[in-house]
Amino acid sequence: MVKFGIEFVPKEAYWKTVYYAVQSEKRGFDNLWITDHYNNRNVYVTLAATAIYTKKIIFGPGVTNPYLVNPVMTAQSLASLDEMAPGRVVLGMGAGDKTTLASTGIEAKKQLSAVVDAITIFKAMLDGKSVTYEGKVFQVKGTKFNFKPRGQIPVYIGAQGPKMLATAGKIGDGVLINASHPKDIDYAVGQIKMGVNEAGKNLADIDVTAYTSFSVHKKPEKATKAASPVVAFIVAGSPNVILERHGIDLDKANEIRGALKKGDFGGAFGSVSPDMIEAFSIAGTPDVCIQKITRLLKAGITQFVVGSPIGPNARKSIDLISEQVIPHFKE
Ligand code: F42
Repeated sequence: MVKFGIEFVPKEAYWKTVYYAVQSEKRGFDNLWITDHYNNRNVYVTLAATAIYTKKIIFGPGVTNPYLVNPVMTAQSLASLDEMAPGRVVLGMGAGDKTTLASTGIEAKKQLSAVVDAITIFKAMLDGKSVTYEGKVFQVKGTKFNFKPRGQIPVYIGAQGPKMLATAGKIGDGVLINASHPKDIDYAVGQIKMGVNEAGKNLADIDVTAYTSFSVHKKPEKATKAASPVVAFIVAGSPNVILERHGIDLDKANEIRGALKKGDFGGAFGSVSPDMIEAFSIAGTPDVCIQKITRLLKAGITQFVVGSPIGPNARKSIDLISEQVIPHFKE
């Protein structure tokens, strides 16, 4: 049965995100993902509070990256969280958002290799032994915890690019695909299968997760209006090959890019067209959302993540999803 996850960006005071986490658990979500960017609240502070106030939801960073947080510290953080919430912790690891990393002075080089190194070090540290490893980006020499980690923790890889997707299939327990449209999920599943085959595993071994931009409201226009700012940023940040895959007019995309650069957010959000909403979000009434989630299930996903903005009012949208969307798939 498909799992339902929810993503929160910890941009508000920690207790608000934790309140949403508690509500999500009560309302039937299986997984909770907290994003990691230096300019929001700290992901592990948020996750530690979540561990205390929740009982069964599975949670973790979605996603951290090896540049801002050294892989040894990621292993330490997750092992510590796993003591607070035994068996409920998962790691989401990705290449990191180049733009936010650049503003901290970090040039994210060899991102694929960095992710592979980070996961190798992470897994070895969780075995509790002394680790020596010579990766292309990260090297460690005799690192060992002074405590015994509880054991391995499932690793999900945030992936869009062809090689990262295949790598996720090869070395991950799950993959977080930042996409909302069946065309992108079809493509991703094809790549993941290549990695899975290479490793001699089965696709069923991987939790194939659509990490969507989601917005639900009983009034469709309210749902799409709430999705527009997120979609504007996705359009601006997407490579042209992805825009072309969805038949998005490149001139219109450039208009949005230009407006965002100038800080003209009203102009940018106002330029988001219905075909952009269709390509890069799941937005609409509960019935429309059910239809779109069903299409992604057919494409092979095993977890569906409700990501930003969730809806015009996150709290009310969690209730609506719980009452009208999740039951369709769980009952
Ligand atoms: N990023 C964040 O910073 N914070 C978040 O909270 C976050 C959440 C998130 C959730 C889901 C998700 O899918 C992504 C998320 N991201 C988040 C974004 C993530 O960190 C990445 O920026 C994003 O997924 C883009 O990564 P990608 O999978 O498209 O991979 C990039 C790096 C890429 O170019 N991949 C290429 C590919 O084909 O997959 C491979 C690149 C390659 O081969 N590199 C060579 C190597 O050795 O590494 C080196 C090439 C060279 O010489 O530089």
